[in-house]
Amino acid sequence: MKIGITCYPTVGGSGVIATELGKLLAERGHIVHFITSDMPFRLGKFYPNIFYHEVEVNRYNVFRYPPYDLSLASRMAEVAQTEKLDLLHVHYAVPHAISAYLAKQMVGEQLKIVTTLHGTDITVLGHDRSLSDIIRFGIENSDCVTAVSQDLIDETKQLLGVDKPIEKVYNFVDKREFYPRDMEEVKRQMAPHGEKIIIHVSNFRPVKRTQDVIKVFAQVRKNLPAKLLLIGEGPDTSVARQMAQELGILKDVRFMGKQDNLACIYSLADLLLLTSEKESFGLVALEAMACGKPVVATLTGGVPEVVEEGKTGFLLPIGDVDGMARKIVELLSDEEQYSLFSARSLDRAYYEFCQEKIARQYEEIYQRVVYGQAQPSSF
Ligand code: GMT
Repeated sequence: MKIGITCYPTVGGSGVIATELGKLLAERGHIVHFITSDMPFRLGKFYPNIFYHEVEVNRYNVFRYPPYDLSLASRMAEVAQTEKLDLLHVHYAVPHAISAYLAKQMVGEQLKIVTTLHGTDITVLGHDRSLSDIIRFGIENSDCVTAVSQDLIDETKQLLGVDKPIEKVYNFVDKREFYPRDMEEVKRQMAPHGEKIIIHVSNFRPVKRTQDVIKVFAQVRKNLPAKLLLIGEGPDTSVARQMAQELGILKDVRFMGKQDNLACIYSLADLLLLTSEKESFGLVALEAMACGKPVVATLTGGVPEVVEEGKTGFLLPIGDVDGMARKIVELLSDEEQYSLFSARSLDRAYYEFCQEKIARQYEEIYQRVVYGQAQPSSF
């Protein structure tokens, strides 16, 4: 099939999933055209059947706000026509689903639209009255809509009053990349006295409640020698640093900034801490699990669909700093329980969320929207 993919290419889990999916589809024989404002950041190696079409925005000085949505729609229509695309798969509802709708109007009904909802496009933007109607319009005018968790489906239906069926297609992890690596040597350098290493990976936006990460770690450290690795960067990075300083724990906190080689970093840690206010899925939890690391997280959004309470991690109410710290200490102090959690995390990531399973799910959806039904043979 010839598939156009649009996403936010440089930030966040939605861009990661869209890019990784494009790579998988290319490996499975499809022709993939990324239509994005920048080169997708996880594209990595060269694929002969992946093409990149940059969206250029006209910055004419009459425009107070350059019309990205229109430039995107126009580029989508152009690529769809010249490359004879079967469908556009857009990640994140705004503006991508709306631009895809415009492109379809320009090209004709044969161009199908699959929209994947990732979270904040609904849970944050869906609350904005200036956007909610057009988000609903984008959803209703897609040929198929998917969301990354049941929780996000329920919230979309409730918040926007959407009747259209929304299919659940979870995030996935590529087990050829995310698997436990031998990082003992580096671990010894970072934690020379055998301290436990807790890791937090995020974009440090307020929704991640990064201050809670620091508070939880401060509690843990009272009971257990430990180090905290913070991966990523964002508006709350400096707030977190200041809090670590105030709590007198800065020497045990490493601010690593944005990092590429996440599988190695997860592998040298003992546990992932995720304190988000909202998380439609929690891709970082899945990536950590695929490296054999249990997760202590907040009970929010789609996280319980990923992390099984009491089996692969623990889920606590949002803001329950003491509870999260208690569970971390409990898990990291009990070797037998820790090994069990680690093994179960690995199994769950591989069997429930592996790349082949999710790629097949998307392929079935593409077949249905393009041919009207799933085809028995591969394309
Ligand atoms: O988590 C973020 O802030 C980035 C955000 C995005 O839009 O890229 O991630 C969302 O999509 C990911 C991929 O589907 C999910 O795993 C994240 O849970 C989701 N983030 C939120 O819901 C806050």
